[in-house]
Amino acid sequence: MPETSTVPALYEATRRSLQAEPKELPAVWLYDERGSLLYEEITQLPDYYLPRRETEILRARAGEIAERTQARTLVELGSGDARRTRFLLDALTTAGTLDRFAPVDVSEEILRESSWAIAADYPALSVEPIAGDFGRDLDSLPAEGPRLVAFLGSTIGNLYPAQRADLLARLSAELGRDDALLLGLDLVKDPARLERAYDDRTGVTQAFVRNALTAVDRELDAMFEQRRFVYDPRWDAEQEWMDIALRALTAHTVSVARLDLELAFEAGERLRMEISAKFRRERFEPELRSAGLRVEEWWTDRAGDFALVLALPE
Ligand code: AVJ
Repeated sequence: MPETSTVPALYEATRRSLQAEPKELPAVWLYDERGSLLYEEITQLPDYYLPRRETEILRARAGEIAERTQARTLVELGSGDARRTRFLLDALTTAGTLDRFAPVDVSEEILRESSWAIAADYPALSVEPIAGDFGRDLDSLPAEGPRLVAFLGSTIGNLYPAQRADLLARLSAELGRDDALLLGLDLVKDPARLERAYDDRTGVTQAFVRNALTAVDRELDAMFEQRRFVYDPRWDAEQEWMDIALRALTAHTVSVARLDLELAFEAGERLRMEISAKFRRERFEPELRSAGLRVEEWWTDRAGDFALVLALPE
């Protein structure tokens, strides 16, 4: 799974999350090789509108982004299959400024594959993959500016507000005068549409979420049993995030051998697997400002479902 140096930290984070109230698993467990492949399947689902909306904006704005940023280095946090990154790579290659691409991802397998594919398609580009958790490994980013740091797909929505503030502050500290940040944000919308996006009929999303239990059983020698849990995604109207969990059907205990843990679940108790926060400009712009960043552009798709934000150091 993740890079060796991050393993003890992940184990500790997992212990803390499992002992928290409500119980929780760090979202990184969703993105082992199988999880990353299942997520790619999710991006093809008709009800999972996010990638198509983001693509619409990227298609329309990539040229402008290239012109504004003049980026020589493109860093992508949580790059996955890097499919939508190609709009940026194309535009920056056409503009003639880009010479380096540094994708950062926790899944080494996906990182290796996508790096190969991009190196093959962009022979003039130096591709420098970084295996690791974008939340931790910001100090090893390439230094050659101007840099454009892209964080697409609304992946930032997986973080809690405090973690998000921390990441934005660290990004802001890392960015120089000539650098820029490009964020993909899913916007608050009709809860019925959100619920459909996170509970598709084909069951791919459920399989994706359940795969994290399989990963924990394998890596931490845990004894989670799938049949004892049901998939339970909910819109939290107060926090404005999708709260994606597995709910225990009956009271039972689960051992997690490598963490030396015995977990007691009550009947109906939820194990939160991830949150997926949804954004509003009026709330997010002040968050950026507190981190020392300002909104240079806030683009949305025609339907107003998704935003692509170009932010600059203040
Ligand atoms: C990869 C974090 C953007 O929150 O929409 C998709 C993950 N989970 N379906 C999201 C996810 C269930 C996804 N992100």
